[in-house]
Amino acid sequence: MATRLKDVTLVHTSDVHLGSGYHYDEYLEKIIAIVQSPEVDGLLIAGDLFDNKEVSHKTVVDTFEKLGTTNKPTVILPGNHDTLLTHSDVKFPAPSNIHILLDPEGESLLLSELGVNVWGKPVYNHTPEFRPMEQTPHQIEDVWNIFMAHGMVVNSLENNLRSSPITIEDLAQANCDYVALGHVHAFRQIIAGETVAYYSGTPSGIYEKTLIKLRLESSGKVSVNRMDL
Ligand SMILES: [Mn+2]
Repeated sequence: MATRLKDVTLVHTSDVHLGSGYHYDEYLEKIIAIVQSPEVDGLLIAGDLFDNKEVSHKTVVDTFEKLGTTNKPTVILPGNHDTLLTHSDVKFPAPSNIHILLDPEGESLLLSELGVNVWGKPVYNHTPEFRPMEQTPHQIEDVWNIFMAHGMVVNSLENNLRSSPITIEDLAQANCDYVALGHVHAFRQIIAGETVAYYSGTPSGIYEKTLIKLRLESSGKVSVNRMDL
């Protein structure tokens, strides 16, 4: 029943590339300031939060600590650059509001305080064979269903050379209220049937800096607002 849905506002970002060092790291503070504003309920990071496996452990711990200060549910889906989350033996301490989707088969997380169910399949092998949205779960009733995916949207898999491809059909078949995409460093809407899917663009770097404020209304309405940093 649509009437059981809650009013929720989420920030969707991706491709922060912390630790790459070039006009990137300052933007973590900007994201956190936006998430701290009273109308925002939580944060989705759709991959490539960190730039590479050589990023210092201190950077990771400091980043998690800073994200912890918001006290708002924060879901991290590892992208192809987040190998220190997916391919490291180190278990980084993270505050209780931070959730990292690490199951290679895909993982669902119910944020019951928000009435939001989040699903995502992290990138372990960034190859043309890995398909972030090949098999997506069924919707859970009475909550918002959000899928996260880090990869490249392609029209078809025929002659595809792109790694982590997400086909338009994968998106169109997804049974959810919103797909939070990452990997492409530009704000972009993807038209795929009835599915609402967007790349947030990157909040950092030297080109256009964007993120998305996603408003989910108890009426069932979903609105996507681009924010320029
Ligand atoms: Mn990427």
